[in-house]
Amino acid sequence: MRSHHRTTPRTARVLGTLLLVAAAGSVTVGATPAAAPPAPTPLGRVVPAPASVTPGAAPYRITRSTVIRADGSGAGRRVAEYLAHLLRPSTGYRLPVTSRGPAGIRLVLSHDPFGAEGYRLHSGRDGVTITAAAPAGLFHGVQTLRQLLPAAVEKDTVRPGPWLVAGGTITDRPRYAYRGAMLDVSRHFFTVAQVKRYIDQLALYKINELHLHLSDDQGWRIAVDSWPRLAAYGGSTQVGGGKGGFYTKAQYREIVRYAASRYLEVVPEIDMPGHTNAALASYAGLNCDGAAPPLYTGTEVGFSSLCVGKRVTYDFADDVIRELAALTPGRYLHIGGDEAHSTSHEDYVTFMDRVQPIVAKYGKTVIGWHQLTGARPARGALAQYWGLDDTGAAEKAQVVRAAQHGTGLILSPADRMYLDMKYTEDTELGQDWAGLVEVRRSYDWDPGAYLPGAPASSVRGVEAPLWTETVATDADIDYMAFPRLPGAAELGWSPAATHSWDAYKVRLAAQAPRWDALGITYYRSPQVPWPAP
Ligand code: TNX
Repeated sequence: MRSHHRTTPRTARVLGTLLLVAAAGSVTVGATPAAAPPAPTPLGRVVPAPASVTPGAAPYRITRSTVIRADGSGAGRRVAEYLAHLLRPSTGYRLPVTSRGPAGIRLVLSHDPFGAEGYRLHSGRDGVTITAAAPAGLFHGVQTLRQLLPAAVEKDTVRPGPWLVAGGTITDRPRYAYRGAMLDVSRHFFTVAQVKRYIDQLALYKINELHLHLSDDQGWRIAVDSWPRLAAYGGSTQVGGGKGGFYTKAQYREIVRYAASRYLEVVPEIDMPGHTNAALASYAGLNCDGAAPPLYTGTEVGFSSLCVGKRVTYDFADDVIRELAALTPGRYLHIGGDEAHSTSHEDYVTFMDRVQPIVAKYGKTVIGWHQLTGARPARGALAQYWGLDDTGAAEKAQVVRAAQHGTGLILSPADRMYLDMKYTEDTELGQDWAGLVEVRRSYDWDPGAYLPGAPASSVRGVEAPLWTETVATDADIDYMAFPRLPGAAELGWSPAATHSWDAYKVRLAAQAPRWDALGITYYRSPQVPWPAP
């Protein structure tokens, strides 16, 4: 089943490169005993694993006279400023950013074929050069550069160094264009500052899509001018009865802007026709019987539905989608569609037939949870698969059939990618309806082989959702996302040929000092050979 463990001539080339790194004492590929692997060198510990790594002899040393150069004044320059901001607090150096003259760190936009997000990083005695065809590639290259430096570079106070960037050349590009993480801000509300903190964690691992679950039974989290009670009343509580909250349009734009500055696209979700109690509670007229239910602060699912037969339902959907599309520079608008257990199948199909064209009317592409494939997915729509390894054959076949007819797939299998699943029975936070998901289980699968029969081109990527019924604080987010999130990022970014649990767990372990420096509290899985704390 795990075809990615087989060595074919094509994979042998990349493995050869990795073995070269292994010879330099950094990466081990293939099955090795769990005991005490050698600590990887910086070039061999990058997560997600780069497409190709060639160690070089001499490192580059960042000093107080290092200059960062980016040509021009546009996006490349802003990536250079971002890098300088990362490096200044811990190095204590000035690290001026210039557009001409000699420089130790150079960001270069070129016409070389690195793709929309790829880059080449070369590091040697004379300096570091990151070359890319687009600013996103420079940004991802900067994330790699970060990981080539000692973990203490992440601290926000001056440290002694030395600040050596390991010598060598990395040539890199993503396996999938869609590498997502979802944050459920409905079950528990998270402030703009908390979302930004998560964005920074995602960026470190080259995730490029932030899916925000903005509405559910327990809370409506985005201001809608034409339906003001959605946020003002529907957003006034959360799971457990806390005070909830919502984003004003200005705050939401700030999230979108910040995400864009980290090369993440925001995918807003309004979950419909189920998961709508907060909306139904806010406007009695949306209910078939004209009576508004009370706000809901429990964690049951599947009990609410918009009234498919009422005209006002589509006025509501049109207004909400129009206002949300206007806040969204990104391509996608997610309309949910999961667990509509209180909507008949016929009504579900009717609803999706009427609402998907509204998304298109406002210039966006539909994403829906994979139940959408039981209706008629619009042309170009993406379905987000959240079944399990052992989801029934009929349900998987429905998804595969849709993929064969052009529906793109985002893979979020719940017993692999759900960051809200407990690691073990003893995990205090989280749920276990999809099973227990330890670090190895979450990493060790192949998105390309997951749904046999789905055309390779239909798989647009992976996404790790973090549902928040049990998650309420930054520390809670950290604990559930780390260390599983970097594995999800690697599944989305790294070539299948680099996939190896035995090698990955060593690289993952080497991330821990960086998380410590960043103040990220993580789960110390016994499956991972962590350094002593
Ligand atoms: C299922 S996954 C849900 C969510 C819950 C989650 C908890 C999906 C599309 N629906 O409503 O929050 O399980 O794990």
